[in-house]
Amino acid sequence: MLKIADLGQFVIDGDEEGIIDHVNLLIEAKTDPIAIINEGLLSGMNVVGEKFKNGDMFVPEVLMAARAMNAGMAIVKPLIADQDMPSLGTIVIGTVKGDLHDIGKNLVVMMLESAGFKVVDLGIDAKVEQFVAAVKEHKADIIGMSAMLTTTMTYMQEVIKACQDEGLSVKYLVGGAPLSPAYSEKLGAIYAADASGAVDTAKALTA
Ligand code: B1M
Repeated sequence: MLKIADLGQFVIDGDEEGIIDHVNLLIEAKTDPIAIINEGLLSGMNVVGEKFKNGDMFVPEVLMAARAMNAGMAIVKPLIADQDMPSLGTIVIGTVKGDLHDIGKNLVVMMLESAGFKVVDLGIDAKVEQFVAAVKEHKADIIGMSAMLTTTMTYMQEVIKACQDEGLSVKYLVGGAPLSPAYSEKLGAIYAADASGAVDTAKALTA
């Protein structure tokens, strides 16, 4: 008999077709959609996060897992009233102004969404005004900023200053190859080295 917990392995294997088939079967069997998310899809993604952190899974596999998980979420989400959707918090995220690198940021977005955060993705070349407007509109808990160039990471300071000037109560999560924990601390932000670190940090910031 098909069990919800079996879904986790399909996520870990990045088996999008398997996920789609089994989520549909579980729905036909009148399984609670929230349980499908929490006990199946999210629990699989938690394992992926751990494996990625320990070096047992690599970027392409994590991307496949996140894609498979999102395919399952796409089936289940319409069955759940918005207020029942499990959400750990809202994160506005972007690669900062002048910077076009988005592979790592997209991975962070997928992992955050898979973990249960609502993510507002501003894309690349994201400017101060976009961050400020999105935080206000979506009542975000966290701003996530990614930078891959030494010349663009300094822009994070401008975003933080603008939010402080606006009196916004928001926390800052930053990452990208040129960042370091020490530099991030100087900014008043928390650093995450990779996508699973970003999930752990975001969870700690919204706990
Ligand atoms: Co660019 N590039 N690039 N590039 N590029 C780097 C970053 C560089 C290190 C290459 C090098 O010289 N060795 C170098 C930066 C040097 C520096 O400033 N220190 C560089 C340069 C110089 C440039 C250009 C200036 C080149 C030129 O035109 N002369 C130019 C700049 C364009 C611009 O942004 N304005 C440029 C352009 C490009 C491409 C467009 C060709 C392409 C980007 C395509 C895209 O992203 N859509 C590109 C690429 C692919 C790279 C490299 C090769 C790979 C980056 C990548 O995707 N890594 C990179 C060299 C390298 O890193 N080996 C390089 C894989 C990705 C999964 O890792 O992005 O580190 P990463 O993300 C990780 C973590 O950093 C972390 O989690 C992610 C997942 O684990 N993380 C976060 C990232 N964001 C986070 C946010 C968080 C938390 C964690 O919280 C919010």
